[in-house]
Amino acid sequence: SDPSSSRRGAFIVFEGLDRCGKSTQVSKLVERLEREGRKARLQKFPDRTTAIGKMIDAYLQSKAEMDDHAIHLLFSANRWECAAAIKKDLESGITVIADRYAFSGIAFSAAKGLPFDFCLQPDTSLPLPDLTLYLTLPQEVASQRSQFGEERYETISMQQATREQFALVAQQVTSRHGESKWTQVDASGTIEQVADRIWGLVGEIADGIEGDIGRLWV
Ligand code: FDM
Ligand code: MG
Repeated sequence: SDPSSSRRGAFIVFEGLDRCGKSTQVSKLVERLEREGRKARLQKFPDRTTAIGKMIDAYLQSKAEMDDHAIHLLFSANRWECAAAIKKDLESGITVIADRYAFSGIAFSAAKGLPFDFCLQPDTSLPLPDLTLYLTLPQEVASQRSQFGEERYETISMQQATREQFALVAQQVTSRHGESKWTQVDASGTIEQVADRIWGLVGEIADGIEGDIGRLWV
């Protein structure tokens, strides 16, 4: 008998500042899981393909202006509209890998000056990631990567402020949900070096999880 058949898929989230290599590593992990015969799905946040996602995209490209609270709630609504599909996939044994999640939502909005508790609330009760990998890279390296500066939040001062908020988010995750739920990853080195580092950290949760899907901040 296959012990993994009774398990649900793991929910793994990648977080980090802009141009730290998240999207590359998310794709590499999905590929590697599939190569090993596991079912995996990539979920990008913001998901710019939905109606809400298109409003977010216009805002990020500075084609539209929006009140800070309003855009914060749209980012959260964009997660809620995807939540049922995430749960369904996890329950059917698919590993879901998210490229950003609620933690970006809090860190970026709080960095703009919105109250931290306000930023936290709208995502309450979303599916809880089983593991969040927080990729870190020195700002000098990220800023030199191509395309840095194209979108709204890609300034050195905004990235620095967001880095500080991510540290507070990490504290919230570990104090409310446990140390095992948040892991910082050094994202410097070659793509393959970082991918191997991540593979080692993902470890056995890629074989599936026993137990229910948790609820964020609950
Ligand atoms: N971002 C992302 C937020 O401000 N709030 C959120 O909830 C999410 C998911 O959007 F600067 C920011 C982070 C980043 C920008 O993200 C677009 P991508 O990963 O570059 O698409
Ligand atoms: Mg970006």
